[in-house]
Amino acid sequence: MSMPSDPTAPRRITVLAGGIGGARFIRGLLAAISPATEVTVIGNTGDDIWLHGLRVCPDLDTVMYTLGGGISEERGWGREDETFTVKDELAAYGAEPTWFGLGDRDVATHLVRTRMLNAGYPLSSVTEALCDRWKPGVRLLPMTDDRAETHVVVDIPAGESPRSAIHFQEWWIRYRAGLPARSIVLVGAEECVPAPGVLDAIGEADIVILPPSNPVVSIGTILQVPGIREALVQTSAPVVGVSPIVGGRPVRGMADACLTAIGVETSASAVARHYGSRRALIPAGARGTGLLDGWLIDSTDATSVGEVESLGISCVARPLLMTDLESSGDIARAAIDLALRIAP
Ligand code: FO1
Repeated sequence: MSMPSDPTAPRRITVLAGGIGGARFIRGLLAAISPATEVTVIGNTGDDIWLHGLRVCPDLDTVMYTLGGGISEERGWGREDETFTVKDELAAYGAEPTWFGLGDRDVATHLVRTRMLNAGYPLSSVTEALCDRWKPGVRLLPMTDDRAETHVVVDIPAGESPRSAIHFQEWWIRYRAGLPARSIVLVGAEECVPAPGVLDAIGEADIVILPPSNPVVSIGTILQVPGIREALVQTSAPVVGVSPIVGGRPVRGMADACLTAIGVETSASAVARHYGSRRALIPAGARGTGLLDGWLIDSTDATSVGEVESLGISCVARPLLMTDLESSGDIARAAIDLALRIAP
């Protein structure tokens, strides 16, 4: 399926990715492009959590396992052929938290990562070392080497402290994002810096893609790392996004709960408006702070093309359900084609 050697082929594509949706999109992208094209993935690390003394990086691992062939297709996260004996033994000791699905094979990844972090290696070096095994076929960079974790301010059910901030994983897994989020905060955002290579990967890309990851807790988190949003606004590469919302609903996951938390309507056009247009000129004639040049929406939302275009964002409606490798590849190709049409 990969494209024949095509002189107009983009040489460097950079993708900002969260977990399952982003990883599956990138798997389709790799199948649809020439192997000569270099793909860099900037992965969300706001979901990362310390558990039982281990550092777990859900979105980095989901990308690494999905592209490396170790992912559980059924769950979309964690390893295939997984067992949960360690998790059960921890529960038998009453060792909290017991709500996190810690797989036995997955524990090996966290042990290697934790040992390297404790030895002083930055997360970017640890990720590179883990990818030596999995060979994902992309350069996988954490958004930052610093600790920055997504916490959600919720009203805890009666009987506990009235309102508190819980780790994103607890909100997502234990409460299935069912507790209304009063706010979603990246703790440590102000102090963190982009990991080595992140800003160059954006500035030197031929195309930048925002895949159908969660626009709030995945893409939105990456954008909170100082310097990354600015790099996207400034890059000479066209920036094309793929709507994670189809027909008013998230394709998977609970992006609607996250969008509601930040006051954004759950629709393809509202997410485009939220990301903003790079070409929207503010009165002073300077560039706005918008991110998008192009936006793919699903055919069922085709009536929104005009509204998105009116924002100064080129918009194409086409099927966006990633049902298999071929459909994911078709969507990725459509994003590239739109970017190449937009590129100056
Ligand atoms: N998601 C769940 O819904 N339940 C789990 O028990 C769970 C465990 C888990 C373990 C490792 C890992 O890398 C991911 C895991 N996820 C689980 C998914 C994870 O919470 C989300 O994928 C991201 O954090 C959001 O994209």
